[in-house]
Amino acid sequence: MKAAPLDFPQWMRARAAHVELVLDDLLPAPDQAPGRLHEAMRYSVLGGGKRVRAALVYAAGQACAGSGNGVAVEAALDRAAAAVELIHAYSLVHDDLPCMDDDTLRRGRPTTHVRFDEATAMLVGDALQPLAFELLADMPIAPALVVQAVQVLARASGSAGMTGGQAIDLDSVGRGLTRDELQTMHLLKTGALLGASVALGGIVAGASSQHRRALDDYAQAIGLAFQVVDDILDVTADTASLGKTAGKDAAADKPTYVSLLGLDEARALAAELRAAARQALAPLGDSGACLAELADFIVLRDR
Ligand code: GRG
Repeated sequence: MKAAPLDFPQWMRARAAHVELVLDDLLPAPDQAPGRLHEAMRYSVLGGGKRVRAALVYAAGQACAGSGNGVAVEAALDRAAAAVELIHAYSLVHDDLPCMDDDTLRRGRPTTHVRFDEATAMLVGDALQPLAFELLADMPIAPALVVQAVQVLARASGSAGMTGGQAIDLDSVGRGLTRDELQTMHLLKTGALLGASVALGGIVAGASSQHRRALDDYAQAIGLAFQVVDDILDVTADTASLGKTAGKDAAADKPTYVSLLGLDEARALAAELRAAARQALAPLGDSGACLAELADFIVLRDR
């Protein structure tokens, strides 16, 4: 019997709603002390965001399931999806602080330090990070796979990944970067966590090494595509539809794909990366359908 065609928008909505429930359940309750910190953690994580990273975990898990490790894959995918969203949320909270990007709007609402205060926003990040690793440690899969998952997320979050990319970014304001330097910065700052999301799905599902290589190639392409599109949206979209301040990169004289290549060439690069991402999925056959749709979603999104 032929599988029903994929209704991707419906799949994406369902996954986003599902991970929202998982996060709601796993985050500490606001009436549990320290209440203000827990309230701020929940404010920073819940009720917004496209949940692309969570969707990548689920889609990669789905693509590789069947090579399966035979234990509670769904529950483990929930924890992995929640973990990447927690790391992502912490990075946004810290990035918005006055000492970094100094922004007041995120996901259409006041940023965490505006709604609460700076010290609380720092603590939100400090608390979300270890919670993410606690969730991975609790995954009901083989201990060796848990260790791999922890390594992957730790590396993607630290100075060899997102934090390193952020450091390069802060250092680059007001001075030019070559295209290679810009690419390195984005592969670390944005690409590393997107890549970890894809890799975690594969690890949890017990993917073969051939499938893991395909996932890596796919992740490399979407990681860069995500940032190219982010740079395009910064100049083409408005603040209301982005839910964050538009035009900030140009205002801060930040090097971007648009400032380096121009709008048309940046769009052509995004299209090229979308095709490369889809191409990378060939070894996964039909089971890579959601990942393929996610590559389109990342490149064709308007916020
Ligand atoms: C503070 C260590 C540290 C790192 C910050 C992620 C990051 C590094 C900074 C965010 C700045 C930024 C706007 C980067 C561009 C790409 C990006 C991560 C956009 C936000 O991700 P989305 O669009 O956000 O997936 P939602 O709100 O949909 O979850």
